[in-house]
Amino acid sequence: MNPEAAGPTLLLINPWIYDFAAYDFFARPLGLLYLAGFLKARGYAVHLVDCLDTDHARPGPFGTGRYPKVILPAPAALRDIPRRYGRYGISETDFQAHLARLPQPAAILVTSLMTYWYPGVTAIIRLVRERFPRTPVILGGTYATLCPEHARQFSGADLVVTGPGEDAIIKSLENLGLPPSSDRTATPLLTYPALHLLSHLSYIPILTSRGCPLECSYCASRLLMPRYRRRSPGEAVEELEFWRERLGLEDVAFYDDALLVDAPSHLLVILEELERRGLRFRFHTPNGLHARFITREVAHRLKGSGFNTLRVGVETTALGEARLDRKLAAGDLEAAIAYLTEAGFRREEMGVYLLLGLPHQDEEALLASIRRVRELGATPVLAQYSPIPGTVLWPEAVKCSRYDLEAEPLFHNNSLFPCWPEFSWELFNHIKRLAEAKEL
Ligand code: B12
Ligand code: SF4
Repeated sequence: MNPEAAGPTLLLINPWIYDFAAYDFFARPLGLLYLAGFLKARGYAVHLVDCLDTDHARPGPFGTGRYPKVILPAPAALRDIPRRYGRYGISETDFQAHLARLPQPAAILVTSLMTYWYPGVTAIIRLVRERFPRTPVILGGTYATLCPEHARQFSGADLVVTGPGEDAIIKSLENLGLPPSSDRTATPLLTYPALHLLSHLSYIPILTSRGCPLECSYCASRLLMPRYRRRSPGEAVEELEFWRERLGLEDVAFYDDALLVDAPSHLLVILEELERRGLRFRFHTPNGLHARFITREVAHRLKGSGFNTLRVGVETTALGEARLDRKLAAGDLEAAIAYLTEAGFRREEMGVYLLLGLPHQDEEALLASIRRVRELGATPVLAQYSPIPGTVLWPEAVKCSRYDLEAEPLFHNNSLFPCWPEFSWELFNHIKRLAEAKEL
């Protein structure tokens, strides 16, 4: 929490997660932090309360780890799920203590991520309303964009804003009689995400691009960011250098949807420039890299530049079935893993995401994918499919689900395997053991 400006006071909040499972795998509320930096640059006094900014219950490597969890009764719709539901993040007492220390804000801006995490959003909005009953509450982010009608009906916010928030938030604040006191950024630094507002940060979360030029049928990238845009390599380098100097951080997590698109004129230029400036980082790609763009040159450059936690987005290697993603052709994965291995990446450093629980997924094909990834010398990482409204696959997901996905976003939760009619815990555990190499 750190205002540093004299314009209208805004309170920005990243809510708790309510779920059966949540792990902090390089997860920081980057969208909200971007808005914080953007609003500060326009003269607003910005306070941040991040309900996930806390010590981990069990720390993992590089600042990842298990969030503290309080077990709570599951919402009625999820009562029959035999898993422990709960709230992840800071305690409610700590949240109230944060609120108690704040000055009266002129507006409250709440972000949202997974559609099925909306109970965290509603809980936060209820609490801030108790504390600041007359302050308008504006909701934005992923849930707000993908389920705007649901959010308008149930979140308790006065206003629900969809899509990228920068322009929209200024308009909304102007409508509330809270215009910016400065209409331009004084220095480029001020448009960076306000990372320094976080108290637990051991890596730099960064976006060198927004959106994705591809359109996989299960993915929401286009709905969230309709146009693919890239920053100049120089800008990304400047930002990394800035945070390195200001916060002394050496780890970097890329949040890009499409980090390797046109790598020779983008990522590779960034990496070369960092090398030229003598800036060495450890890089992590929690969000998955496109296998088809991993050429020999790219693989060697990634290794030479300190890429560490590699995740390659593949989803399924069953080349006989109708392809749901647009990022892979026959032979792409084989070539990518071969180049990465040649460059020196070890099996445990190369995680390959495989989607589990897709509509009409052929289990044999999935098992074959798992075996294939292991044969190739990489590690299969199961990613459980979450159906997303507005995607190409959504109508099929709705049709084949045993839940009413359209009425209730809680059913989008990937822990339910909502689009896998034959789901059973035995089958899931079998597949998981196979992926973890406990069964062959
Ligand atoms: C990075 C990322 C992650 C990171 C962590 C993200 C985090 N911050 O916590 C990691 C790798 C951990 C992750 C995990 C998962 N993710 Co993810 N992730 C993303 C990703 C690629 C980017 C999010 C991001 O930071 N964007 C960048 C910022 C700048 O954008 P933004 O947050 O949207 O913010 C802008 C606007 O929304 C708006 N805004 C935001 N807040 C506010 C507030 C106000 C008031 C206003 C006005 C505007 C506003 O303005 C911001 C700036 O323009 C998105 C896809 C995407 N392209 O967005 C998927 C996405 C959110 N993830 C998704 C999924 C499915 C998952 C997983 C379930 C994957 C899996 N199968 O394991 C897991 C779940 C994790 C768990 N259960 O713990 C889905 C969402 C599914 C759903 N039903 O909601 C998405 C949409 C990807 C997809 N498949 O299409 N994810
Ligand atoms: S390549 Fe990745 S980010 Fe792009 S549309 Fe496909 S799944 Fe989404």
